[in-house]
Amino acid sequence: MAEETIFSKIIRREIPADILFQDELVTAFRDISPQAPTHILIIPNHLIPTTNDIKASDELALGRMMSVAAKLADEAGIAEDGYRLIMNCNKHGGQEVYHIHMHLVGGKPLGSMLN
Ligand code: D5M
Repeated sequence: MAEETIFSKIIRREIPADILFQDELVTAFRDISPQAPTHILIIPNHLIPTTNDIKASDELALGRMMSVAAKLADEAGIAEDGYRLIMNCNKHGGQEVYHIHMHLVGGKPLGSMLN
């Protein structure tokens, strides 16, 4: 059984976060340490520790994460200029929180690096 992270507490609203969207499948909130003018995290409401743990039964939540990213990018006014969606996995990927999350980053040119 994987251990909960701070993100489960955010989902349950037990600790403060700037939540922009929540439904039965996913939650989106502003990153506490923004790397760009728009930096939002989109997460499944159920715990999946890493992208290695994604199962076919997670596909609905994963798909919702993508459509919510598109909606929030539009609302943030960064859709036309563009943005980056990033999911880090394990040590080499630079993952710090072991509850999968999609970074929605934009609002400035992000350069040519993938990270
Ligand atoms: O990214 C983990 C991200 O999670 C990192 O950008 C900071 C963010 N973070 C950590 N704690 C919080 C809270 N409490 N609120 C909002 N954002 C948070 P990773 O891809 O794992 O390196």
